[in-house]
Amino acid sequence: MPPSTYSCSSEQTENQTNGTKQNQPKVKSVAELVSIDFEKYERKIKNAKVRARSELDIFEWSKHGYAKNNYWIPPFADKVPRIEESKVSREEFIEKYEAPGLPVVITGCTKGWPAEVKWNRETLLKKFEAYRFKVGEDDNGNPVRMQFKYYLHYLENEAIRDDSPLYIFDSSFGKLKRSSQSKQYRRPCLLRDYKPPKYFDDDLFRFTGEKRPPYRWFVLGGERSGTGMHFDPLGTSAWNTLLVGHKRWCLFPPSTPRKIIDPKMQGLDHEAVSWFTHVFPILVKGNGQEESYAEKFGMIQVLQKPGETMFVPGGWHHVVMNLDFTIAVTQNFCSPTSIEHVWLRTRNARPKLAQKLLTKLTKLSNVGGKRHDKEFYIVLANKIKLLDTVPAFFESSTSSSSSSSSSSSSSSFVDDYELEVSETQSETEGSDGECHCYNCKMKRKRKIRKEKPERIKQREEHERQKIEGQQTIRIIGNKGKRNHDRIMNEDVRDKKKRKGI
Ligand SMILES: O=C(O)CCC(=O)C(=O)O
Ligand SMILES: [Fe+2]
Repeated sequence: MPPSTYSCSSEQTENQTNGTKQNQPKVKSVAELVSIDFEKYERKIKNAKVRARSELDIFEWSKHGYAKNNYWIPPFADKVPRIEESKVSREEFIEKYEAPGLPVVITGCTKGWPAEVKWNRETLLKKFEAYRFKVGEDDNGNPVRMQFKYYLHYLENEAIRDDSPLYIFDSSFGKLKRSSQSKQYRRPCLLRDYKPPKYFDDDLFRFTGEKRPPYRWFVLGGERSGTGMHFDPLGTSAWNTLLVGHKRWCLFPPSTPRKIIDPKMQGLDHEAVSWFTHVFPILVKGNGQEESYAEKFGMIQVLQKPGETMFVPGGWHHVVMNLDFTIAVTQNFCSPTSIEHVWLRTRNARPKLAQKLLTKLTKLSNVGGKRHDKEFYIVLANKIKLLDTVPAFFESSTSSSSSSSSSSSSSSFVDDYELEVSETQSETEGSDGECHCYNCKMKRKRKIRKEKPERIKQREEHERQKIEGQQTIRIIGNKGKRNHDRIMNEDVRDKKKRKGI
């Protein structure tokens, strides 16, 4: 149950951060349920933290003290309509919500799903204790994985204090693969545990086969973990069904200027919790007679409860934070209703994927398919072909699991809007004045990769001279690197030990 006081204040509320409740039966800890090698756990968690957020010093994961804050919102702040899946037809859903592009919460979708029974901490722990779920990505885009039992142990322990805890966002469960491994190591097959709600089962990207990028995720995390401001890739829409816990959402229409909702935040990262702590209060603050940014741009808030499915129309910016322990499943899709929106983005960002879709739709418009007759596909293929006359526009895509937006809208109205944060010393800005948040780092890396090797050499030489000349030691960076090296060495030692070397 949510705390009795609802606000985004910095007051600590009873039971909010330690997760224990006096009148409830005692829940067994992970260490009581399975065996935990504590030394190994320490190493693994440090390793995962250093890799997943190399910009953040290992000792500074709780430096903002966000764990003291209360992020629950009062139920009346959530004005999004609820519709019952069994009572609202597909046609009505399309007419009222999908075609006009309006978010809505759907109830009753989880009825009869095996996930309703199976997706809880104990059952999942029993089945997948040693399976390594993805908890982040390193600076090269490689997945950072962790054994499930260690992740759950982390949630019960240091994650309670971490500002933005590690978060399981894993798409591997969808890739069915035979394995000779023991049951616990086997890739979890969660596909049979849920079924896309009826409004979303006509996903045209199913025709793109292997070319299709990851599109479904098993999502599990503790309070304050979440997904920073972004919109979903390739103009796709999304549905997100929550089985356990509560999620807080803020959504903004596609036309909202990015500068407003994802401002540069001096000294802060772009994690969801940072957004709710520092950006949200500015957006909702009305200035006397003037309407607030939240009102002006049509911000929508949702307090998603267990069993509820959030529909996020394509192009909507959103930020999501877990208010307690949550388990969810989410999928991105391209429906016949949103095909034009998706096509315009896919044709530039993923031309091969777009071509595959068009080829398949053209074939179906000759012979028809299992679901629809050929007339249906003729209309779709024609819609796409008509878009040839629409000039290309470029936008960088973001992924559902990314922690911040890369949309590119602008407005003169907000030219001077830059969030000022005086609360802490800079976490993300290095001594070189560069922003070290994940997104800025990745942007710089991509830029460097594109540059010619000669240019890279020159840059490195320049950097070396600058460091020597200034005789500066980048303490934070070095400390992070030292931790990283130490952990890596320990890991290598650990592996060697296991192999008996
Ligand atoms: O559950 C979350 O953390 C956010 C997922 C998300 O962005 C989505 O479903 O589109
Ligand atoms: Fe998303």
